[in-house]
Amino acid sequence: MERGERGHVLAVPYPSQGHITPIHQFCKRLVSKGMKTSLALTNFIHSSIKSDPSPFVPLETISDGYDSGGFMAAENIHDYLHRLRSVGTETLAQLIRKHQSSDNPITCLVYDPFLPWAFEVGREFGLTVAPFFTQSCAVNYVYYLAHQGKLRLPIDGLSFLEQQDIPSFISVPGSYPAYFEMVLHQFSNFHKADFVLFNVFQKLEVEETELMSKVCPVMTVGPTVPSMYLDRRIETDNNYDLMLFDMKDSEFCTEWLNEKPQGSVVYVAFGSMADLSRAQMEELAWSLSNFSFLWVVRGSEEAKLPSGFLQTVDRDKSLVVKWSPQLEVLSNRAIGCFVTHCGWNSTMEALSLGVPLVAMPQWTDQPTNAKYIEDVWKVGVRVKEDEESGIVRREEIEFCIRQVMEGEKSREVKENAKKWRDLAMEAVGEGGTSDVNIQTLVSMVKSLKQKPSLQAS
Ligand code: UDP
Ligand code: 7WV
Repeated sequence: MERGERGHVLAVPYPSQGHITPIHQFCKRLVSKGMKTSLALTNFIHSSIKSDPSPFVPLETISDGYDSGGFMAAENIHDYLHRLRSVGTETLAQLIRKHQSSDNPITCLVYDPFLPWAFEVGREFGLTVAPFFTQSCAVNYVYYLAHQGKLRLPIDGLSFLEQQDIPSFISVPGSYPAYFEMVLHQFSNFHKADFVLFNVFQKLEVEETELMSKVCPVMTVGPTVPSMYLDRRIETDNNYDLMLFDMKDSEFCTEWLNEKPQGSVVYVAFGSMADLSRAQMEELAWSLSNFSFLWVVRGSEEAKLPSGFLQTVDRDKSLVVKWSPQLEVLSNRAIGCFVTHCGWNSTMEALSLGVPLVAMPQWTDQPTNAKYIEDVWKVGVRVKEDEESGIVRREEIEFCIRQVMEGEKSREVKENAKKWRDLAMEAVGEGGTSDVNIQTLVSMVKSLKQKPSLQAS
């Protein structure tokens, strides 16, 4: 990677895997264009990293006030977010101040809009400030309207979104009030930012980016899938080298997949946070037993597997692991479909690697992503819940998997998946929309003079 000339970007993600990964990947893209870039993690996250981080993106630390336990050490979500804000504000300011005396002080703050207080810190120091949205433009437009008190269905321009498709914090009133407040607060100051970055690409969300552009200066910079899986221009960017989960028991996934026929394996994973009910785990388990599968069941979820299930899993046919090298898995030719919770990263990874989906959304932005997967991008099908219990029955899961693996529908979703992969490669490739936007950002940050500030003087 080239050496930085002038300017220094500090990026601050919300402390969860699904936010750290895309922002870290974005940092790598900035570095590849000669921009000095550092990544600030909380002390707890920093001490939890299970893999070698990229040598090209120096790590810095701030504090969420829970240095030894992180989120799990907090009493509740509200308390966590409250302390994250107060201790985060203070320690982020300290970090920026520490760098002021170096020969390349921080000039631009890229912050996760889940942390709108970071904007205020950046401004106090006279930095160029840009939120980096790690969720889709559609989701953020819905939250924006809700923040403005203007959300009514049908939404102008997005009239296909129905109640069950909008983010769960809105469609299930009263669920997770602290997170609901957090996602709305993203829009409390974003219009004052210098740039507004989105981990999407222009052709994926043409109307959505247009709607958003009417309210802020949108810059699409995604997908943040490693370069070696897409444009292949950055040789060192061949993996997500900042994982909070141990991969010790799953390094053999690729070896195992290499023995399997093309398109024969169902990959099942629900990201880093989803928490399925015992009843749902049971339905899923027995539906999968009809297939050859690779299922990620995190350590914290294991106890919910039906008793005796693991003993029935024949290692020649199927595998259960605690965490997987998901990019390697999705890009393996043996994978026939991906049963996903529709987290934004998992969704973008599947689109980028051309893998058909069975959408099984759980909460937050996932229902919206599931709607787009099925009806807008047409790269998969969404399971239907049993109306009474809210559980997705085993027959329904099996039916959906067969739809995308076999028959008429499968041809359509596979063709579309390939099309989106081509468009993702185009977006991040030389001269693509995301590539140009990243280059523009770098050029502007390099040429910007630091704004006058009280604390910097
Ligand atoms: N992931 C992984 N191995 C797994 C499960 C997930 O590497 O076994 C990665 C996945 O590739 C994605 C991230 O974890 O980059 C999960 O992010 P997503 O937005 O899909 O879901 P979240 O965890 O935020 O709910
Ligand atoms: C972490 C914590 C809370 C939320 C998310 C991640 C997300 O949906 O991205 Br609401």
